[in-house]
Amino acid sequence: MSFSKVLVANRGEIAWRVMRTAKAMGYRTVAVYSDADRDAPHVAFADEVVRIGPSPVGESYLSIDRILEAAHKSGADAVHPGYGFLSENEAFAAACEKAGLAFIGPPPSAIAAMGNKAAAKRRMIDAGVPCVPGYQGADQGDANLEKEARKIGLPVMVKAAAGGGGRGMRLVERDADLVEAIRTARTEAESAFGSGELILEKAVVDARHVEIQVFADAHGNVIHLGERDCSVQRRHQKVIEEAPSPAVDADLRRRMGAAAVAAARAIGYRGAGTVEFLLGADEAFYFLEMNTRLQVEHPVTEAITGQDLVAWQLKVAAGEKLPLTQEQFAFNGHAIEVRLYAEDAYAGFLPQTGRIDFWRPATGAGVRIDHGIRVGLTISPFYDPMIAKVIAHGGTREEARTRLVQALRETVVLGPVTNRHFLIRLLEHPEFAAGKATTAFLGKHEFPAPAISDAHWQLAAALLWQQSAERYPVTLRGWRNSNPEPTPVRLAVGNTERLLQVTGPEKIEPVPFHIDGDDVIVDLDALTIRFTDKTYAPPATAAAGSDGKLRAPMDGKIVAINVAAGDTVTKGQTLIVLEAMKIQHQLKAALDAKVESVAVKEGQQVSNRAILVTMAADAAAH
Ligand code: MV4
Repeated sequence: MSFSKVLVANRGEIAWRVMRTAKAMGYRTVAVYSDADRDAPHVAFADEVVRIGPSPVGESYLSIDRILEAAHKSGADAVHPGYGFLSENEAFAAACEKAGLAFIGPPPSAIAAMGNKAAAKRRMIDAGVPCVPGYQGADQGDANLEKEARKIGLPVMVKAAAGGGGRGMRLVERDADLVEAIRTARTEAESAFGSGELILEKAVVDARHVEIQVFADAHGNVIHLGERDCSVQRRHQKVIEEAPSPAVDADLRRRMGAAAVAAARAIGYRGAGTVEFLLGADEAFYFLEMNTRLQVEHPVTEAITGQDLVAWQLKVAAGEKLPLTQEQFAFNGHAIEVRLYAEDAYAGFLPQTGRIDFWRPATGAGVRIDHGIRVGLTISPFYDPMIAKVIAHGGTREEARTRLVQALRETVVLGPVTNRHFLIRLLEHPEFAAGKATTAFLGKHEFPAPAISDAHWQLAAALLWQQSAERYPVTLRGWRNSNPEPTPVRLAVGNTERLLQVTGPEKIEPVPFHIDGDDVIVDLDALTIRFTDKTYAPPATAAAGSDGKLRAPMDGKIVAINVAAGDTVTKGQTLIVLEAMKIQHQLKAALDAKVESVAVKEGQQVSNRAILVTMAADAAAH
C-alpha cells in the first residue's frame, strides 16, 4: 500500500524520532498534540500539526476518534502509533485500516493474538515455542487453579491473562499463600483489565529478561535482528537495555532467534515486533509475551546492526520486502541504553514535574541521545516523565559502558530532579560492569542518596552571592574591594541547612547552574542539587511535615483517605494515598497527633504542596 503523508499518533521523543526518518525518506509528516504539548519540539519539527484535545490522555493521545479525525483533517494516508498509547490496540489498528489509512504496525489479528496471555501461550505451545510450564486453561475455579498450582510446584507465578509488562502478577512461594494470591490476583485483574482470567506458571527465579527483535514483511519473510538484554528493571520498568546480551552466545542466539521467528510466523505477523523470553542460568529460555510494536529500546539494536528500524517499518508498510535476509546480518560491537527520567531515585523514585531550565545533551563518539525536550518546556504530570534515552555504542561492552558513563556525566538537566546520578552508579556497579546483572539486580542492592560535598555547598553559596552582588550595591553585602569581609549565606537542601561564608568573587568553576528566585541549581560531579537561599528567611522551626500539615508531595489524585477529623494518629501511620503517574504514594503522619480537619475528598485532584490534613500534636499519645 503506498502512502505519502504519515501521521504520528504519539508525542515526545518517539514522535520526533519517527518523523526524522519519515522526513528523510521523503514522506510528509503530521504531528498531533494535546494542549500540554503545544510548544514541544516534536510539534515544531512536523510539516503539519493538528491539535487533538486537552492534556489528559483520554481526551487526546488515547482517543481513537480524535486521532482519526486529525488524520482526516490533515489528509494523512498512514499512521505510525509509536509505542505506548494506542500502539497495541487492536481496535485502533482496525479503525485505521477501515478508514483507508496504512497502519504502520502489525495486522489487528496479530495484535489480538498476543493480547490474551492464555490464548497466546496455547498458540505458542502449538507452534513449538518453548513456554514456562504452567496452566493456561479454561477452568478458572479456585479449586482447579489450586490443584494446577500444586501440580506445577512452588514457586508459582499467578498472572492476569489480560495483563502485560508485569501488571497483575503475583509470586507465590509458600503453599499457605496460594489461595489468597489467586483470589486477590483475580480481583485485581477484574478491576484493572475487566477480566479476572488467570494463568499459572512455574516461577523462574534469578532469570534474565532477553527479548528478540523480529521483523516480518507482507511476502512471507520473517527474520530476527538479535536480542536485547533488559534485565535491569524496577517495578517492571526497564532501566538499562543492551545488545547483545552478555549471556547469549551465537548458538543460543540462533536458537532463541528461531523460536522468535516461529512465534511471529504463527500469528501472521508483519512489521516490527519483540518476543520476550526469560533466560535461566542454565540457558533454558521460555516465551513470556510478544510486544506487537516498536520498542523504546530499539536504538541498541539499531546501533549494533547499523539499520534504521523505523525505515524498515515504513518500507514493510508500503509493501516492500525486508531490506536484508537473515544471512546478510552482521552484528557490530555492543550498545547500552539508559532511560533518563524526571524522577527522584533517592526519594522513592517519585516522579518530578517542572520547567527544564537548562539542557545539555552529551555529544561524543558512539553516543546517541533521543529526546523530546528543550529549555523552557515543562515536564507535566500528564505523561510518562522520561526525558531522554542515552545510548552508547562501542567495539566492546566495556567501551560502550564507559562511553555511556561519560555521556551521562556530560548530559545535564537543570530543573526537575532526574535519575542521572543513580544511572551512573548502576553502570559503575561491579556486578553490572561484569555483565552479571539479572532481574534480581535492583532488588538486591541499595543505592542510598549520596552526600552533598562541601564543594557543592560552597559553590552554591558563591553563585548566589555573585547573583545578588550583581543586583545590589556591593556594600550592602559587606563586600569591600580592598579588604574582603566574608559574607554569610545560609542555604538549605530539604531539611538540611548550612551557613556558608563567601569571601568575595572567587573564581567560579564553569559548572552548569541555574538561578531560579531564591533557588540555585548546581551540577557538580554528575550530581545536580537544588539549594534554597535562606539568608533572609526566618529561621527554620520544625522539620517539614511535622508542622501539623500534611501536604501533597506532587500533583496527583487522592485515591484513599484513611482518617477523619477527631482521629488520633501515630507517627508513620498512612493518612492519605495519592496517585501520581500511575504510582500510589502512601502519605504518612510525621508525628503523633490528633486530626483537626481533612481538606480533601476521595477522587479529588490536588496540586503539589496543597494542604491535605491538618493535625495538632497529640500530647496524650506520648
Ligand atoms: C515471570 C518471572 C518468573 N517466572 N514469569 C515480569 C514482566 C513480565 N513480562 C513477566 N515478568 C516475569 N515473569 C515466570 N514464570 C519473572 C518475571 C519478572 C521479571 C521479568 C523480566 C524482568 C524483570 C522481572 C522482574 C520481576 C519479575
